[in-house]
Amino acid sequence: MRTLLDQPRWLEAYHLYDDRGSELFERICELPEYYLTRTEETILERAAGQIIAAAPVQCIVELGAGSAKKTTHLLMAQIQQRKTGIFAPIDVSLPGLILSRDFNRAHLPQIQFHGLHARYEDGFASIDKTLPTLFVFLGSTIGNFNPSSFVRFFSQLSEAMGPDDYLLLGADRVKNVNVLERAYADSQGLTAKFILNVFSHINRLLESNFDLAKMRYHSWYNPEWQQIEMYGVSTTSQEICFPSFNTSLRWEKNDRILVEISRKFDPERLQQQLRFFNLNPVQHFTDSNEWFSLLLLKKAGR
Ligand code: AVJ
Repeated sequence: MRTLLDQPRWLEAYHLYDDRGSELFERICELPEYYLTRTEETILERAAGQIIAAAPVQCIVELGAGSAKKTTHLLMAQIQQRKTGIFAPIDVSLPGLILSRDFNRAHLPQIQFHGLHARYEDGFASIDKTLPTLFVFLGSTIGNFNPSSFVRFFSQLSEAMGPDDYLLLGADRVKNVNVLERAYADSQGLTAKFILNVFSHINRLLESNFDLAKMRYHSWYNPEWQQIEMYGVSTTSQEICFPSFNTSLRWEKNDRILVEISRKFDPERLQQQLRFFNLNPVQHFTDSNEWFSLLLLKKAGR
């Protein structure tokens, strides 16, 4: 469990997605500075037919789906090419799953919907290995993994995949630092609200007393680690109490808590790395700026 006693202090990214956080994230996706969602959707819109043609599946499992708007392109291609299919989104946020279910009912009746309200790591356990499946992991959510959680995630995912299964992976790419930094320090301050909101969520979970008025948001691109780092920084020396654990910690002025990382990737290198998890490259799609990559991979057959 996260104790906040490491140096630097850090939190797990999934705590960002309480109802308020999920809503803020949806709004971030519409920001002019936040190119990721738009760019990925443009690629997906163009490539959906090719992806579905290359991956002869009956089921699409989406990890961390949110409201799964982008996936509609894949589901429509699936209906066009195979008439039917199953869509199984997995997400920790219920409102997004409900939106996605209602959208499916109304617009994609040929698709059977099986939503799963869970962390995707837990969702793997309930996946039917007998159906040929396309796993979909979009939005560069892999950027949240540190090197050890990256390895754990891909080991578990690859283990959960059958020999006829595919993975579609969205990855944000290394690029100009200013473009990167602007995407995580928007002029409306929505990203700051999103990151600091994690402390309200933690307060509800742990009955702690983080005060959002006594902290500020800071982010920067760490070129050595090729990642955006997003912090809550204390603006004063304060005592944070955790009554349910009968303990407290001193959060000193200017001391930082790492709330989220967003790693940036070199697609060729990522493809090479994924071979170690028995995931072999099939196709690579990108945009005209080469800002974002969609990788289609296949589980190595036995
Ligand atoms: C959902 C993890 C892909 O890293 O770009 C956006 C989250 N955090 N702005 C990202 C996020 C701040 C986002 N991911």
